[in-house]
Amino acid sequence: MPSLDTLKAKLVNADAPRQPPRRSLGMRCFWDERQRAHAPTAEFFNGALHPAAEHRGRVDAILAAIGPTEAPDDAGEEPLLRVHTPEYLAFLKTAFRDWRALGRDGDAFPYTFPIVGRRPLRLGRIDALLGQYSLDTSTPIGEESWTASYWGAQTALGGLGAVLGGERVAFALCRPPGHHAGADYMGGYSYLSNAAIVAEAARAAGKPRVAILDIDYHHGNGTQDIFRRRGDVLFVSIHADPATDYPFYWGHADEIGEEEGEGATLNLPLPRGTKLADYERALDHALERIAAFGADLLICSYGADTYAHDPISYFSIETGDYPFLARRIAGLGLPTLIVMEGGYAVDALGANVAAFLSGF
Ligand code: OKP
Ligand code: ZN
Repeated sequence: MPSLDTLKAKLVNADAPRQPPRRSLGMRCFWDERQRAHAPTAEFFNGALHPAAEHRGRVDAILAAIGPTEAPDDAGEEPLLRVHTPEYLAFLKTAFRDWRALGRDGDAFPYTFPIVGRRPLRLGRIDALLGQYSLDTSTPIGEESWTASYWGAQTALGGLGAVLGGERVAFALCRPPGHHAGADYMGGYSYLSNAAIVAEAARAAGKPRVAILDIDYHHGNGTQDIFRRRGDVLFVSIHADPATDYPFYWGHADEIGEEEGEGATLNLPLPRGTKLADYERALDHALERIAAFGADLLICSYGADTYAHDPISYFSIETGDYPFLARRIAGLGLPTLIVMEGGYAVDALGANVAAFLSGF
């Protein structure tokens, strides 16, 4: 592993930047075109295939609303390997080729999962690997899924570089999202855990205490899993009650972290239909915990699927509420990186993201 200074220099891009920093809505915004190529056609739930909710139209909508963005540098795989296992990354890179090699059409989907008697069998069959590394049937692998996810992670690292370089806040337009991906599994449209990758990179670059605030509608099970035994990274999430909503098996209020990490996880599940007033109460609780933790840096996993008219989510937050919520978060006064997660109401997505960023 390169030394701390090398990593920081890489992220901050101390050499003369190729592009001058551009600001949109008052902050530097990062995006890489290669994220667009990921093109899942369908996802499987409730007994049927449905058109993929996580499609490239989402980023078109966001880009149109926020204006100019910067492309990230390539920080390589090392920051990914601080979070994910080498075996999982190798699987992501080759899965589609292995799928095609068996003469299969379309995207690679799992269908058998090692729920009972998990043990390291070292199977090579793509179907076994897809089940081993998947949490659900909503996260297919296509030809460009690895490349898009890789550049999504680099986009997050680009945003982190801006914040480490002195920006008070920056936005990373990551696609596909990341917060459902664990150290060695994909799920919930997520392949690489962008928030965890930047949290680890921040620590390696000399920010010892990192707080993650996840305000996507869905619980960020992957991010939580990665840090659940860690006391140096605080994970706080406000999300739909997993008794009614995906991902069901994570995000309950009694999950508070384990071992060294006990007390460094805070889950604030809210019922479907939650409106601004109750959401705001949960946010205040979350912000109090973050302030008490004494973080050097805040990573905000932002999902615009808390929006009242999101097609797969059921909170009642309106576009005009986002600047208000964002201002509360900005009130922490911490250097902040905003990482894009979900948000599927494409007609309103640009306005919702712009509204949120404008609150900073
Ligand atoms: C990803 B992110 C629809 C089932 C969808 C997957 C949801 C993934 C959400 N009823 N299952 O957190 O926005
Ligand atoms: Zn979500």
